[in-house]
Amino acid sequence: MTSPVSVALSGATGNLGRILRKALPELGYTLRSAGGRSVPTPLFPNEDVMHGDLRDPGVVDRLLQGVDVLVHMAGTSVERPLSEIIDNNLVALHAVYEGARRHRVKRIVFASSNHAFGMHPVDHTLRRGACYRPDGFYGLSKMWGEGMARVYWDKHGIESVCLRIGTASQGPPENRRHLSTWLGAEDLIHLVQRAIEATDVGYTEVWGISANSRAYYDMTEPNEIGYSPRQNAERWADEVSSIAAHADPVASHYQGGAFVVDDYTPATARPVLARKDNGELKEAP
Ligand code: 15L
Repeated sequence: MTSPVSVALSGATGNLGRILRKALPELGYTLRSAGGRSVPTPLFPNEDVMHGDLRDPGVVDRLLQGVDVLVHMAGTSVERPLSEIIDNNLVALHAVYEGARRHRVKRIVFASSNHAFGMHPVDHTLRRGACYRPDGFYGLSKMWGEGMARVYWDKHGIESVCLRIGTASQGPPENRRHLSTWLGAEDLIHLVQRAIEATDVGYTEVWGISANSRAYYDMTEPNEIGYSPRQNAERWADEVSSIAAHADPVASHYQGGAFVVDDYTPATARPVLARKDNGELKEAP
């Protein structure tokens, strides 16, 4: 994409937004930052900041006017009741993509999540074409979001890069699962920069984690945007290994960790037991 690229950032006051809001102008992008309930406090004089509910097309118009790329980090980022997830992650996302049509926005960088795959057991190594196995309504909304991104590329020519983000953090990994899912801040910035800059992406997905030795994903598989992570959670493996494993066997068994435990039906209460890959019935944890 030719410079200067005009970028809008939704979710600017969230965990990832706070990192990106500082980094993106430093990388030379013109940035408009949007918060949800309240306007972000400007980081520098004349910073273009705004806020509002993205289900409102007027708010979306204000966000996307004159923008080349939207980095869409807004939405509910944890497991919540379905009605809340539908409002924030489905209805608002649809409003955003419709706004992208009105304003001829070239590309949306969509914050998808590892939780769209959270019901894969931890000993499965996933390639990008792996089947979705969401671990709850939040993960389900990210699966739906990736589907929406594909529709808007196929039908309307709006490009999308779906970032299947793991555990993004400015700090080190905090538990054993993070040794697989961690995304360091430097890699996050590189990931988003590549998602903005890469040419001819059409619709694509990328695993948004660092080069973790214990990744749940096949990170040797090439991605279309040239994301090449340099950080590795393994650097903290000794410290993290001294932390006890998650007490709940369900959380330890599935890639989604603690998200899976929420409203999980144990084996004894299931109408049908889980099946092994060879079709035999097996005990769920
Ligand atoms: C996510 O998708 C969540 O937004 C974040 O809150 C973390 O829980 C992260 O995944 C994770 O899996 O650690």
